[in-house]
Amino acid sequence: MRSNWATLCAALAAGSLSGSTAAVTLEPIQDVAVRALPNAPDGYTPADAGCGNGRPAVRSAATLSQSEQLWLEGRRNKTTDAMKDFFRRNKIAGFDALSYIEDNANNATALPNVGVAVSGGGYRALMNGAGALKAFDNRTENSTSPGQLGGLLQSATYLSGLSGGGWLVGSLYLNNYTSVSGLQADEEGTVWEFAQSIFEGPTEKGLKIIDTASYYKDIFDAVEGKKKAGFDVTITDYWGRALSYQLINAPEGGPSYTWSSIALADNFKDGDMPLPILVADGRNPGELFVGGNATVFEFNPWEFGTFDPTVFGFMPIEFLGSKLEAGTLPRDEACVRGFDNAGYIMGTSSSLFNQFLLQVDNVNIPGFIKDAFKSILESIGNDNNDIAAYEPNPFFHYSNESSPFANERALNLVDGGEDLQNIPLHPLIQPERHVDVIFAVDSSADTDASWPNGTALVATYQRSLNSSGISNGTAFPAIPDQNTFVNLGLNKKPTFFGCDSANMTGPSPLIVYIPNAPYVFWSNVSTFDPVYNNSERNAIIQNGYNVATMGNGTVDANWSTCVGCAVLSRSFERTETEVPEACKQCFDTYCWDGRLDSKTPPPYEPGIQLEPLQLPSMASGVLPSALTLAAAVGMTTMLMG
Ligand SMILES: *[C@@H]1O[C@H](CO)[C@@H](O)[C@H](O)[C@H]1NC(C)=O
Ligand SMILES: *[C@@H]1O[C@H](CO)[C@@H](O)[C@H](O)[C@H]1NC(C)=O
Ligand SMILES: *[C@@H]1O[C@H](CO)[C@@H](O)[C@H](O)[C@H]1NC(C)=O
Ligand SMILES: *[C@@H]1O[C@H](CO)[C@@H](O)[C@H](O)[C@H]1NC(C)=O
Ligand SMILES: *[C@@H]1O[C@H](CO)[C@@H](O)[C@H](O)[C@H]1NC(C)=O
Ligand SMILES: *[C@@H]1O[C@H](CO)[C@@H](O)[C@H](O)[C@H]1NC(C)=O
Ligand SMILES: *[C@@H]1O[C@H](CO)[C@@H](O)[C@H](O)[C@H]1NC(C)=O
Ligand SMILES: *[C@@H]1O[C@H](CO)[C@@H](O)[C@H](O)[C@H]1NC(C)=O
Ligand SMILES: *[C@@H]1O[C@H](CO)[C@@H](O)[C@H](O)[C@H]1NC(C)=O
Ligand SMILES: *[C@@H]1O[C@H](CO)[C@@H](O)[C@H](O)[C@H]1NC(C)=O
Ligand SMILES: *[C@@H]1O[C@H](CO)[C@@H](O)[C@H](O)[C@H]1NC(C)=O
Ligand SMILES: CC(=O)N[C@H]1CO[C@H](CO)[C@@H](O)[C@@H]1O
Repeated sequence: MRSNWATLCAALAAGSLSGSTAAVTLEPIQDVAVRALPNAPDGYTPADAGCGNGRPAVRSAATLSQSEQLWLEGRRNKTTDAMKDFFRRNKIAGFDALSYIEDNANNATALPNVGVAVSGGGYRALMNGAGALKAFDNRTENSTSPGQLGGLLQSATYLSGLSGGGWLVGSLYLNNYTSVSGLQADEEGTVWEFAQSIFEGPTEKGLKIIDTASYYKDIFDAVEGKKKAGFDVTITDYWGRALSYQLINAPEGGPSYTWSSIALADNFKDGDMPLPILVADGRNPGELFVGGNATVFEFNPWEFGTFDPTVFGFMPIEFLGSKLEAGTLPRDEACVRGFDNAGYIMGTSSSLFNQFLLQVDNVNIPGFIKDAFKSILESIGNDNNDIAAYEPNPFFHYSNESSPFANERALNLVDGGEDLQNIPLHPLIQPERHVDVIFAVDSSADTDASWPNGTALVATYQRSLNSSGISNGTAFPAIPDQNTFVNLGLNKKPTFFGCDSANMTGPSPLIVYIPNAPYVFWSNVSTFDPVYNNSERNAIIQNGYNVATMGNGTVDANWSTCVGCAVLSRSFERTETEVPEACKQCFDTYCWDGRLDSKTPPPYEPGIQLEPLQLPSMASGVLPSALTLAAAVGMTTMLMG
């Protein structure tokens, strides 16, 4: 495998490697607006739009892209300032953390490199994750009060999202890096309005009232356009379009917004925000189940690709849709743009439709709905339409000897959580990124009552053990079994994994696991419930805020100190700084100590930890899941019929 790679790299170096990372240098965009841009050439339809200065090519994943490396220089400077702010407020008794940052400020590699990862889990994950990001964001009112964690987001280099967590990350970046508070406060009622389900469509877009029929027609027409231009479309195209109406604050759900346009925003270029990364899984040809050895792909603002040894390549994301072959674009092929539609990418990361197919037997719904649902989805499955089709496959004839996709015209991608790695840790544990600590917000529905039980961490740990194969040098801390999680309450309050960096198969970040738990509201709503009025939405966000801050320190007054210690832990090792006593206490309290208790636990029924919130009315609350699925059937029928 290695020699093949050497050959390949040599071939690339001799050929168009120059076009690889720098291929994203384009003709200047006329209006240098300071936000993600509706810059697709023809709305939702991908089109030939010229190559700019270089022809797109696939590059080896052996390093970070030049774009990322350059960007990091600016971003790490910004995070240094943000950490100074953070430690000015969050003091560690007996240790001057502010001076520590200042003393090392001219050497970014010595300083902490922070990542945040928000899991999948539908709207629950969007809302619970939003609570955590709101708590970490110093723009949130009162988030910089004592005991709170505002400024952690500003201190982060990376922010990854998957499925419902990807909707959250996308919402922030596609709306000019607004804040969670900003999205909640949207007065026009165009974004994050979950009272009106995605199956009905918005009542309003901008100032124009629309009805469900025209909503479906708009979606249908947009996807038809892509199809007529010769691109294979799947249910994910409809899904991504529908999502966009809820997540992107632009008329018609912003059909021209691209994921790559994030990289064009001035504030992004200046390093004013973390690097957003979405995740999806590759589904191997001929397989329905996506297992632990699935190839994990990432979408960042410059590139699409994977560090996994199967493909081990990245291509400039704005040229998705171009017919690359063996890593280059043949002379007679056009530079297509606009395929990287932002909603399509959020939809890809959340293309749960084949999960429906796999799970519908376990769902408690009336038989006739189940039958209708199954027959529709089976017909979709037969046509391989239950996935997101990336056709042309940018990795066609690339990595011939190791890639399951090398001979596939279409690269089929599915929901990033289908390999059970429901927290998007994969991009953040790549050795090249040198992340020190990951705040891993888990909104998974693992238990019967839709609470997390560590399954996502177990999956990433298991994968990391395959050192000769798919893990490709990604180390991960030891993680106990799920029974232990439940028996020891590791899923009820924040827990650190990997405190002892000597006890690992290679360099790995410290994981600060932040599981969804009831602090002030029952935030364990079903993954498949698509309807929430604004009071419920806000209550779940507020619960998530309390989860992340442990009730602003009311559950443990040391928590904000301990977060600071987690941030500094790996940096202490690099600078050979003695761990302060206060941090040792934190690690005693929050690090998993290696204990196991693997007996089968009783059903997990956590109690609410603080004074519960009272909502004005629960009446227009969550739809029963049968109705939800019926709505899904309605949508599917309409679209497929
Ligand atoms: C980052 O900070 C260092 C040290 O203060 C400075 O020399 C460098 O120019 C800065 N880089 C960028 C890209 O801002
Ligand atoms: C938030 O952090 C940024 C980056 O450090 C800083 O520039 C800004 O002033 C802070 N804002 C508030 C409200 O504290
Ligand atoms: C920067 O910090 C790292 C880690 O502490 C150290 O190995 C390296 O020598 C430092 N570089 C400089 C220029 O001080
Ligand atoms: C912020 O804190 C002040 C003073 O305690 C309080 O009056 C206000 O309601 C708080 N705002 C939010 C959004 O919690
Ligand atoms: C985007 O956000 C920045 C920073 O908050 C603001 O200065 C700018 O005006 C916003 N741009 C648009 C187009 O809303
Ligand atoms: C993944 O595992 C399955 C079964 O465990 C196997 O059939 C498949 O070939 C594997 N795929 C890859 C890419 O290793
Ligand atoms: C991969 O195989 C195809 C078909 O055999 C060939 O055309 C292509 O050049 C190969 N790719 C590389 C990078 O060698
Ligand atoms: C944990 O979650 C997994 C995945 O949903 C489930 O199969 C298992 O029974 C759960 N175990 C416990 C102890 O909750
Ligand atoms: C490890 O990965 C290789 C290649 O992907 C695969 O063939 C093998 O089955 C995996 N082993 C385990 C134990 O998962
Ligand atoms: C923590 O602070 C946030 C923001 O000020 C507030 O919304 C929340 O209710 C507070 N939590 C508790 C338990 O007081
Ligand atoms: C690390 O510690 C855990 C718990 O004590 C243990 O089970 C595991 O085998 C250790 N891992 C390594 C790589 O030493
Ligand atoms: C650390 C490690 O094992 N890296 C490997 C990842 O996969 C590529 C492609 O197979 C190899 O070239 C690397 O050596």
